[in-house]
Amino acid sequence: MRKTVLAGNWKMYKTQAEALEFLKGFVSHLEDTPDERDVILCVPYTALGSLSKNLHGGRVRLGAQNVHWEDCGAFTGEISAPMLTELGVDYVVVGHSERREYFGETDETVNRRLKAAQAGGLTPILCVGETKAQRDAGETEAHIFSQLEQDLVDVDQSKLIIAYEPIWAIGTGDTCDAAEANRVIGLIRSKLSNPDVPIQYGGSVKPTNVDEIMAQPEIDGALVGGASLEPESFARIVNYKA
Ligand code: G2H
Repeated sequence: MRKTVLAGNWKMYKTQAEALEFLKGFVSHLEDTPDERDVILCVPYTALGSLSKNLHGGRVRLGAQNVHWEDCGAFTGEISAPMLTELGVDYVVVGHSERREYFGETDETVNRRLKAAQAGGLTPILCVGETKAQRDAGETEAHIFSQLEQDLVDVDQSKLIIAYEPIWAIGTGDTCDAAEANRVIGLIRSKLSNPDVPIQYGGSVKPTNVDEIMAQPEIDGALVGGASLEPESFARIVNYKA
């Protein structure tokens, strides 16, 4: 039985004060749903501590947006799994396309981060997806399969979430057609040894398209950027109509 997982990825938005303000509004808009839906906020490192203290064991869980592969060491600017779990963090985004594009993340470092996250007790959310050029050249499947093959070496698939994020649909308002996202996610699943890995769709998910996206049989959740920054908007996404 696959879990449904709705995660917000705040990227580099919100101070601590803004994060706490968001939490108050967000929690007040969450509805009871007939099915179980995991709700995660993946926030900047600086907001993790104060949010953690204010979750009060509720429905919302915390995620970070990256993790280093060593527990400690001379790695200026990096954060390790033990540092995150100490703050009450349960999840971490790994290999987001913005990390791959702007910060030199490679499939090798993604693989190391995934293994370190799991060893440290975190559940990683691995992001994969193709560029517009790769899609236009008919290389979508080959690219994603290559990412999966390299990223998942020795990774425990019983403690893993995958997000399919077509890069051309990120932050552009240009959502991937729900049926197409469903098709690609089905292909991703066919490459996994564990069929129960939740696979999310990410890329311009918003209150107006979430119901159609979540109606797709292969799609187990959403990784939401821009539309997770406003409490009512992200609550509407979590409260999607099944
Ligand atoms: C994709 C997504 C969140 P947005 O990066 O991971 O962002 O919803 O703004 O396209």
